[in-house]
Amino acid sequence: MELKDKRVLVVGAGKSGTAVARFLAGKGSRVCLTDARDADKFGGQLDDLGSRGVDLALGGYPPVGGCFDLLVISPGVPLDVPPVLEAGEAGIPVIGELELAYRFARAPIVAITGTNGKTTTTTLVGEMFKDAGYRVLVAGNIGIPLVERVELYGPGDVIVAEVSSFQLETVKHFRPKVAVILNLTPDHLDRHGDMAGYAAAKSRISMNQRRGDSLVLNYDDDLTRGMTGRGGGDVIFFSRQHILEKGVFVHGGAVTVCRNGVRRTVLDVVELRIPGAHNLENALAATAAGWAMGIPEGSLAGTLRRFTGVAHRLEFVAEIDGVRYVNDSKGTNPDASIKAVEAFQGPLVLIAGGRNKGNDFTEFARRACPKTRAMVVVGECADEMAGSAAGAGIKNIMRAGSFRDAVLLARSAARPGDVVLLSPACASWDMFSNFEERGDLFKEIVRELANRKQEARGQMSD
Ligand code: UMA
Repeated sequence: MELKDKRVLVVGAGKSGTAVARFLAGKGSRVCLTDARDADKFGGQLDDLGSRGVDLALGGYPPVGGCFDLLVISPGVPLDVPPVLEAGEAGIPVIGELELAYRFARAPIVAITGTNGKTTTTTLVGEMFKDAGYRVLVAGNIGIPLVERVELYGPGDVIVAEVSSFQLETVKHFRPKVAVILNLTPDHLDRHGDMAGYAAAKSRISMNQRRGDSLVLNYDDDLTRGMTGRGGGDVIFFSRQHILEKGVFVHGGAVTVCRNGVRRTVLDVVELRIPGAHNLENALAATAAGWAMGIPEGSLAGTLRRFTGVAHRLEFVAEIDGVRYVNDSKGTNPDASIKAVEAFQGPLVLIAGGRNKGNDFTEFARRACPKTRAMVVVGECADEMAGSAAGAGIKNIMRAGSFRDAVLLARSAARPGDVVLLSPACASWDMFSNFEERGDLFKEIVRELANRKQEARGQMSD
């Protein structure tokens, strides 16, 4: 793709757009970066772009016809904004950051999409390739624009990309070596119109695939099971619920791969450290992706045994006295915390509370109640959380004066076999700057407790 002296309009000055503007300026393009937001909303974030020769058009978009040769739009920018419509009329090509990055990719790409589980699966697949000895770039919707680092990786390396429906809407030639569609449930319908529009965007992940490429699909999901038709890649199904003739599935309690009628066991499901049915599906999908690229089963098993998940999302921290401690600080609203609770069979000792962002906790408490041995409430909305918990029938509700207190109270209430789950259903801003800080403190306290326990054991054996 020749970019030198091309006049390019980059739409959206967030993470994606600023990375694109820097990349294009480095290639000698004449770049204009535009955003609907006013200049004063950016602080100093765009300061370095001026020195790279990038023009800024903030607080509205410039005219397009006759002024530009190419538009590169950010994922969050819908296709009906004025510059995109004008480009369409003037016959100016419009692509997104993913397509631009793809044009400069030399390493094979494993691209992962789906409504839920993208980040966990992408991270896990990245770990699988690292453990198998590859240099790996893990990027995309996960938070690092692909274009920022794509050129640093060569044909012997691997790029593992989390890709969203927004990014896929603007791909043209994007052709991953392995494409994964994890699942499809209603999401982003305001942008895609309806489920058909959303599924159509997702299915673009495989539309340019050819023989020798692989398309990994969830057999248990009615929608993804039928998404085999768009490209020429070899379809590999994964299933948690069915035994398959070919693909990756659970057989006799073990993750199993099967090709040409030959079944091979990868590892027992109980050895996985990421909890819940949805995480088993993520593990099956990741196995299928690694397997499609030829990673040996033994190596895949090693990664799966070690992988404890993405930080702050159902992240296993430690086991002390038969009690597992799990950090789900990312559960900043009741819906997210309901998913966390559903990942476990129970009994649970829940730590919840923080700053309520205007939500009702009734449903969260109702769903948690049958598996909850005790709930520790903490933070600004502790009383409200306690009220919902009591209303739902949770018996043992404890109020903590501080976050450390909350962890200690949870420990005192837990019995061997229980899970102490931090999933607050609330924002952290009453006590912390962000959910990461809250999760980090939880992990620090739990690890302290685990270390103390180990020291005590050491002294007894001395
Ligand atoms: N903007 C306009 N006009 C519009 C809409 C937005 O000018 O009509 C401007 C906004 O004022 C803002 C900028 O565009 O300044 C934001 O662009 P963006 O929304 O594309 O966000 P980025 O910061 O570039 O981040 C994007 C992804 N965001 C979205 O898809 C909404 C990030 O995914 C991704 O990590 C990042 O690129 C790097 O690749 C986030 C996300 O929420 C995590 N993704 C959605 C999801 O996972 O469900 C799809």
